[in-house]
Amino acid sequence: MGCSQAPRSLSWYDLNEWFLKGLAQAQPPKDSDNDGLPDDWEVAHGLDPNESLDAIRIVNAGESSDDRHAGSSFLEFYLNELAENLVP
Ligand SMILES: [Ca+2]
Repeated sequence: MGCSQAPRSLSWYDLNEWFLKGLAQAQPPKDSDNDGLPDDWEVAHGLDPNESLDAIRIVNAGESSDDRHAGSSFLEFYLNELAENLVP
């Protein structure tokens, strides 16, 4: 008796299905100007949720805690905060 089926290679779809199994899909946060920054985050950081150029505006000194994001774009600032919140 031999193996009746050839070994099946895994596709990217298979790996994605395995990785995401059990996770629920969430709704993205509201982003009125479609710049990648959620409205709530923009308001909390003194930005206009209807001004899409805010995402590429450079963070000035005093606009982030400890000036850690001064010199970065607001989009980088937001993404860095997201990443920081993923790490316990
Ligand atoms: Ca936005």
